[in-house]
Amino acid sequence: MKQAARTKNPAIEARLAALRAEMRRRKLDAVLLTHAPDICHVTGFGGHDSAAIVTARGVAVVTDSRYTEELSESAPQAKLVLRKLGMADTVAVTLKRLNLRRIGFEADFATFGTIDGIRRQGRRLKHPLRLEPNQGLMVRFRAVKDEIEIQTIRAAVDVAEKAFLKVIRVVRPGMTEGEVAGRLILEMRSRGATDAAFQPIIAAGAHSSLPHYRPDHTPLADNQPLLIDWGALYQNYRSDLTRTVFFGKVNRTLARIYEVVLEANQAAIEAVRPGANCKDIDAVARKIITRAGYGKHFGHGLGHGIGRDIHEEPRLHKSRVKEVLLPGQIVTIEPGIYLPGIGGVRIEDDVLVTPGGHDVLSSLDKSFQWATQVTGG
Ligand SMILES: [Mn+2]
Repeated sequence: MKQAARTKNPAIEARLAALRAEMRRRKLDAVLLTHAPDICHVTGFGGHDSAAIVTARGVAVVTDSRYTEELSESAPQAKLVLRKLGMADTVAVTLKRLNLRRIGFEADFATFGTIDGIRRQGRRLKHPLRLEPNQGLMVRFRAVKDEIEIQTIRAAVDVAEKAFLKVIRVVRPGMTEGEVAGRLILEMRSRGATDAAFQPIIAAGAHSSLPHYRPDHTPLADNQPLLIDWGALYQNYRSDLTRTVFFGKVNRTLARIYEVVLEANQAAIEAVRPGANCKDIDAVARKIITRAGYGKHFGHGLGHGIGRDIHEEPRLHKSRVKEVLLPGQIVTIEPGIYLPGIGGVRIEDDVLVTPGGHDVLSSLDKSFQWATQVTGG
């Protein structure tokens, strides 16, 4: 593949080298990437509706006129393939032109429509193609963060925490869930975030028992919990945090489950280190919650990797029996107890696996006393 004058970015070169080693191992001529975070990871280009074809020697990015200027600035080393036809047609024509036959794609992200379209166009062009679904190719590379990525995620955590502290002081009964969400997004963006990492979960009162609740116009009320799960998207990387706070008096059950969840959060964080089994870390938290009598009210896994996507590898889950943590991975630790009709508590921190153990990237307080005093109401 013809290369433009290269401006080498060492981080991107290292990622490409790792991907190419894997391509050789799998005997692939090329890897087709269609998931925007994957493309950005190996090119620096952050546009959407695009595809990247990584070969042994170069990278071609298939995109349209909306993104050509951005591509030349953010990924000067990539070759532009201007898409005038449909994506599948342009990719097939490019594969034929470069005489690439055995192509791997990321099965969890490429759509059936795109892959099927490339196959059919390949037949029409009389270019025999073998499109092979790969699982955990980019996903596995992206799980271990390099130094630049770690610094960026630290910044994404910092922006989210500063925004939270600004907002929580003025949050009081009468304000709606939606207004809290909007204020958090405003404060994160004012501090350099491109957006929220995901739509913040602001769950007032009994809504807090719904782990992935979507905020509406419900006003916050006195003597109730408020669960806030939020994060910042900062320079293409995401943070993910949860705190549960209280207005006025705290009912005895909620106070009790707060202490249990906090204990589970702290014990699981202590268990994070290289070589630790993902299932075992989940079990550390689950045992504490189960022993307190709330095992069936902790339905989700303990945590997940974060990075360019909000949910990445590895997963801290009972199904991950053979998987162990590696230095450079960043995971959430987010135990919760959810009591329908009463409310829920979740406490979530972001934790870096270091060669010697772990480093908790989040630094917000989480003591029960803090949780009952931090709001403005
Ligand atoms: Mn999370």
